[in-house]
Amino acid sequence: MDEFDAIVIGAGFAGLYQLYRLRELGFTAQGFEAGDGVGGTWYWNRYPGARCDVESMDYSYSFSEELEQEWEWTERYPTQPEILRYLNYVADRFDLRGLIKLATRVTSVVYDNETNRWTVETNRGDVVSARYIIAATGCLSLWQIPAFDGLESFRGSTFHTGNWPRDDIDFAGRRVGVIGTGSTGIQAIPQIAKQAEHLFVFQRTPNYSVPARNHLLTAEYQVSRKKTYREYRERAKYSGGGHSAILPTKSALEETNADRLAEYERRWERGGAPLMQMSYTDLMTSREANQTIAEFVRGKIREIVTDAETAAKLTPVDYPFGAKRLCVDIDYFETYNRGNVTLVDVRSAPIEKITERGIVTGGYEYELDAIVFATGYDAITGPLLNLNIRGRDGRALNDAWSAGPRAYLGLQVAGFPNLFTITGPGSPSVISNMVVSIEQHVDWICECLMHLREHDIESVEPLIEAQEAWVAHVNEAAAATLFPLAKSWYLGDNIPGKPRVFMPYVAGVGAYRRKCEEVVANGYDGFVMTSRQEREVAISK
Ligand code: N01
Repeated sequence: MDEFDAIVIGAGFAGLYQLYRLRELGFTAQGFEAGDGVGGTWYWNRYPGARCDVESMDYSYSFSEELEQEWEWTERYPTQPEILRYLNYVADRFDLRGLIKLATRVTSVVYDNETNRWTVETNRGDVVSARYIIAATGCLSLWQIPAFDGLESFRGSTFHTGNWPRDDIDFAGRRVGVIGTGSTGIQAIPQIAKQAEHLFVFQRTPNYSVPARNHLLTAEYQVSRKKTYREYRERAKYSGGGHSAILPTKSALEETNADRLAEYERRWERGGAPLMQMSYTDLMTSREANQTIAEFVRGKIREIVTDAETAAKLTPVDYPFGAKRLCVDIDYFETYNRGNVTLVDVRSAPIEKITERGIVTGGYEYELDAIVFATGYDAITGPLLNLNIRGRDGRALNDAWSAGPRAYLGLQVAGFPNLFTITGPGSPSVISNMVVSIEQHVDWICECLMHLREHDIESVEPLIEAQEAWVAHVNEAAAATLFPLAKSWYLGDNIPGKPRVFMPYVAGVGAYRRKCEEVVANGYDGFVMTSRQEREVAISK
C-alpha cells in the first residue's frame, strides 16, 4: 500500500493550494479528484451564465505575488471558463498536476486506532494510507435533484447545473423547463431564455437579486489594484466577508428616509452584493432595518417587470432580504418581459410529477424538450458525509453528526484524529469570499502540521468541550441575525430530514481569523495533541 503524509481530497481552489503548501513544506501528499480536470466547483458548474458573484480581483489567490501580478482578469465578475482557465494555469505554474489523481472518487476514509493512520479507498481501486486527511471537497459539490415522481419517465433531456456536460448544449428550438431560482437559476435563466423557443421557470420561492453591473476591467484599474494588492489583501483577511471594503458604521434606522433611499439607489446602480454588505450595519440584525432594503428591492422588481402579476410572483415577501443567499444577476428580472418566458408558481401548486412529456403542476402538464434542475446542493456537510469517513473505534462521521455537524472551528472533529476539513461547518465558509477563507484554513492546517512535526506529536483532535462550546457559539452568532428566518440551504432546509442547524459562522472572517490565531498562541487551546508514546500507552490500557 502506498503511504503518504497526507491525502488531499478535491482539486479545486482548496485542494490545489493545500497540495502546493504541503509539497513546499516537505510533506508527501496525494490528491484525489473526482473530475477529470482540476477546478472543483468551477470544473463542474458549466451551465450557461455561470460566473462568480465575488469580484475577480478579490476571488483569486493571494499566496503568490508573482501569480497576482501576472494573471490578467478581464471582467469585474469572472465567468466560469475564465476561473477554470485560472485554476488550470495555477496547476501548471506551480507544477501540481503530478500530485493529483484525476477522475478518481474517494469512496471510504477509515482510521486505524493501532497505527494512527488513515486508509483511503477510491472507485478506481486505489488503497492508500496517510497520517493526515485533508478534505478539500468544497461546500457546494454534492448536487441534488429532488425525488420527483416520474422523473425517470421523462423522454427529453435532463441536466443539473452542478453536473453540466462538457459539450455545448444548444437549446435553440426547444421548450425548456428550469426548476429553481437560487443564485444558479437566476444566472442561467436569462441565458437559456435567449436560446430556447420557450422557457418555463418553475419557481417555488422568489429571491432577492441585485444587478451585477458587470463590465470589462480596464488596464488602469488592474494596474492600480495590483500596486496595492498587499495592503488590500491584508484588509480583506480581517474584514467581515473577505473583501477589502470600507464597512458601514451607521444603522439604517439612523438615516432619513430620503438619504437611505439615495444610498440604496447609489449601490443598486453600482451593482453587486455590496448593497447588502456595505450600506448599513444592521441590515442583517434588525427586522426593521431589513424591511427598508427589502421594500427598496421589491420596488425595483415592480419597476422592471412589466406584467404586474408576474412581478408580484417574483417578489419575495415572507423572509428578510439576504436571509437566503443574496443573488447577483445579469438581466434576471428583465428576462420575464420576454415573450418566450413563462413563470410558473410551484409554491401555490407544487410540482405533482414529471411525465414522459414534461412537468405537471396545478393539474396542467407543461410539455418540454429539456428540464434543467437548478435545485442546489446538499451543502457543507453533504460532501464530507459522502466520503464514508470512519474515525476512532470505527465511528462513522454520519453518526457523530446525526443531529447536525459538530466541529471545532470548522477545522476538526472530536474522535477523528488528524482529519482536517477546509471551510468545514462552523467556519465562515460560504458566508465569506471562499478564496480568503480557503487560504486561511490551508495556512492554519500547515502551521499545525509543522507544529506536530517539530514537537514529535502524532495526532491532533479537538477536545469535546472545546468543540461543544464552539458549536454553541456558532449557533448564538447565527441566532443574533436574521439568517435563520428564511428556509435555506445554510440551515439544511433543502434536504429532507437534514437537521436544521445554521452551518456557517456569521461573525466575519476577521473575528474568526483572530480566534484561530489566539488558539495557536495559547498552545492549540481546545485541541488535544498526543505523542506516539502517549498513544501507545493509551492503547495498551
Ligand atoms: O441552489 P439553491 P443554487 N420544487 O439551493 C428550488 C452558490 N452559487 O444552485 O428556495 C421546486 O440556492 C429551490 O426552491 P426553494 C451560492 O452560494 C454561487 O441556486 O427551496 N423548486 C431554489 O429556488 C448559492 O446560494 C454562485 O423554495 C425546488 C432552487 O431550487 C449556492 O451556490 C453562482 C425544489 C435551489 O436553489 C446554491 O445555489 C451560483 C422542488 N422540489 C451558485 N427543490 C456564484 O456566483 C429545490 N427547489 C459564486
